Amino acid sequence: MFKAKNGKFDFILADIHTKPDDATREIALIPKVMQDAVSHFKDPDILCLGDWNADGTYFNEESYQTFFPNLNYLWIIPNTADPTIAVKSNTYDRIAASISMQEDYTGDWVVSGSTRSLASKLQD
Ligand SMILES: [Ca+2]
Ligand SMILES: [Ca+2]
Repeated sequence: MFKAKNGKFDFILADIHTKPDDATREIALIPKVMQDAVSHFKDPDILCLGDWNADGTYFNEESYQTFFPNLNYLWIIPNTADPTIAVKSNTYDRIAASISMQEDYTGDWVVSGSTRSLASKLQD
């Protein structure tokens, strides 16, 4: 559970690393994990992040809305992001949050060390 020192902002923070060969099956279950944590901690705000292997041969990133529909979730790292240092641009690392966090989300994201992402942020 994360709580800001000042103010009332608090949320559940979860970190998940999927097994590459099981990534699609495990990603499909992440919303259930998030819902279970919301019930357990009695807070609607949850942010889940990690290396989900959510691209390339492990996961069809176009299918994310099947598991994380826009009405219920913020898909913060878009499919076009390149969070790896590899030559290929696969969006393995992700952040998803419950839609209840929308009022606290500026809409900005950046991959640290990624000049392309930083450049796009600075152009906005
Ligand atoms: Ca909260
Ligand atoms: Ca991608």
